[in-house]
Amino acid sequence: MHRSDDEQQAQGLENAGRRSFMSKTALLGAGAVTAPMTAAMFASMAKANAAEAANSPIRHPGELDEYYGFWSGGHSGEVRIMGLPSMRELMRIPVFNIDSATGWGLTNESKRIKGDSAHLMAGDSHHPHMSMTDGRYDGKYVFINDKANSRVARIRCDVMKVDKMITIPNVQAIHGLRVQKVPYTKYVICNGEFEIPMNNDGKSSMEDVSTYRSLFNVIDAETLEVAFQVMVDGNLDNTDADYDGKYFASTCYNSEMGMTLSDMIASERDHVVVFSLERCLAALKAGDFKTYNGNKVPVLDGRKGSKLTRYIPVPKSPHGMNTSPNGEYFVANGKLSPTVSVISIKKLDDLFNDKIQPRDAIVAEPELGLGPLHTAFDNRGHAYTTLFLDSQIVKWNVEEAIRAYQGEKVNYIKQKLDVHYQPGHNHTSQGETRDADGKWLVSLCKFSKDRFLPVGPLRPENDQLIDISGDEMKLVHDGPTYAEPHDCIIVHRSKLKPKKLWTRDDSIFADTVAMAEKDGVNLMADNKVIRDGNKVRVYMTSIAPTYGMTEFKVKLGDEVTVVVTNLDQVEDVTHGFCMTNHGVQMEIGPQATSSITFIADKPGVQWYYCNWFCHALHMEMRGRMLVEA
Ligand code: CUK
Ligand code: CUA
Repeated sequence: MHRSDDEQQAQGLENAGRRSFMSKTALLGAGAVTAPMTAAMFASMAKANAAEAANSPIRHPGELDEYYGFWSGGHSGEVRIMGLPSMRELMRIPVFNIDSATGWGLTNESKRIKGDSAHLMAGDSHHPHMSMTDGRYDGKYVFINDKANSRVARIRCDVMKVDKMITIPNVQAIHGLRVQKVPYTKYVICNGEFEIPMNNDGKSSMEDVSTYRSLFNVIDAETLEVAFQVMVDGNLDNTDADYDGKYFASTCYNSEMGMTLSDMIASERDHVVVFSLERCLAALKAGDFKTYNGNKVPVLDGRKGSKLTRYIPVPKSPHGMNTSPNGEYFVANGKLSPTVSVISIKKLDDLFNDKIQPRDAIVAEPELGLGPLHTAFDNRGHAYTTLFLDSQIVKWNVEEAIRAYQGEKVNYIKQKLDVHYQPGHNHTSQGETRDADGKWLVSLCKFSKDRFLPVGPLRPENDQLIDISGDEMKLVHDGPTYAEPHDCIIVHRSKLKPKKLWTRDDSIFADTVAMAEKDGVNLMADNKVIRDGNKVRVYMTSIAPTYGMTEFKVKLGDEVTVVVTNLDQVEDVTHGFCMTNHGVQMEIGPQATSSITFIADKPGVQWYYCNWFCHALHMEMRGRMLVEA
């Protein structure tokens, strides 16, 4: 059996839990007589299971997955957790969207976390990437960008909830996002895509495109504040970091600074900008920066001729940027050119010291097919590039492409596999880390066309799972998804240890706990109404299947804050709080506190109820707000 020990152990634990949970049901069935299994039956069953388990996507009921997938939810604004290889959706994490199930965007806790963008209801998430230590996932955070509102958010992986969010100043549309891989994720890096005037105050000429800039953003991963920004020539699309802790690289598709389609695709070459972290930090320390738009964020000048950056010309309107897991190469994907450009990271020191010319850093430019967008890697020297226009994934050998570039006759293309249809990102299991394991590849296809039952003019995307463990890529699963996964990561489950219950000292609701303390309320025991002018704070506990308070009185027009603390210590017993006819809903996980504020603008009896099914008497978990006119 190829099952790892931790997998078996987790399976055992799971089954044990299941047995005790189901003990009553088991007892009921105890009278049934079953024929004993023979040794031969056992042997043939084991053989069948083993054959199926050889990199099979099949997970039988009760079997756990080997990997967590973190999926962008595109313009749904969320992040999704998938189980791989089954491709089952395990959870959704609301981030830039509003979520009525959890109350994300409605509760006071989530509004505090969203901060200055608490009023925004929409977002467009593209690139979820996990923090790393020494080039390996560390299971701590997943960072995600919001292209629509220029934000970056952080998901805390112990609870799988967002705990910080920032709107990035001086830029519009945060697009490509990655993390520093080595020595650890001190910084999150991301690109401001759309060029805007500096300053963008509507006072200087907005027609004069020469004042427009895009900025590269370096964000402190712990505080989630901008450490510094770097002004560049051209715009910025995708980005990635090296495995030495020295360089970041970003693609630019609009070096022309065109404002129309034909202007943007005029040049045969655009470029990759490489940033030297060391030189940027030195400039920052030396005070060699300016500020814009009335804020204090230091902006370094990394335009052409600056010592902070180097511009490497590459063909034409490049899109994806991917670092090979052996730390040797940055790969820029050509989009309008059938090529990808392989940049040797080893040569970047010489480039920055002006010992070589920018194009000398290119060590291969293999021709792969039409519309290369993104590249993923296995642990055997292969790269897998999506071809948007050809609707294919092309598997190629990196070292052979380098030999071909040197003039040797070698066919570096190993296989082309049809995918369905129009792939954007692809991702291999752990392929953006040193732990690339060459087992699975996911192709995030933008169109599904005829692959599923028709559901009206709007169709799902198609996230396809491909087995890459053998010599040939094999398509093994079609996965319909809602708008619109741009990017994903595939993380071995050994890297993550999510909590089963909340702990009372959690920072996500710490401010609410502090408010209760000020009100003299013990959240773990008290059920109390505190009036403060026309503001009313209603503190209540919950334990299946009752709230600690089944009625409270307020006056019409009061601003009511309901604070619920879930005393249940049982795994998976989440309660909800919904005030009917008020648009008020939220989740309260076991041992958590959640709060929500609204105006009591309807007189009379207003029922509240628990909307997370928690108990046989869940329907009875309700109470009344009595609103006096
Ligand atoms: S992007 Cu969407 S397919 Cu935002 Cu990384 Cu390439
Ligand atoms: Cu508590 Cu349903």
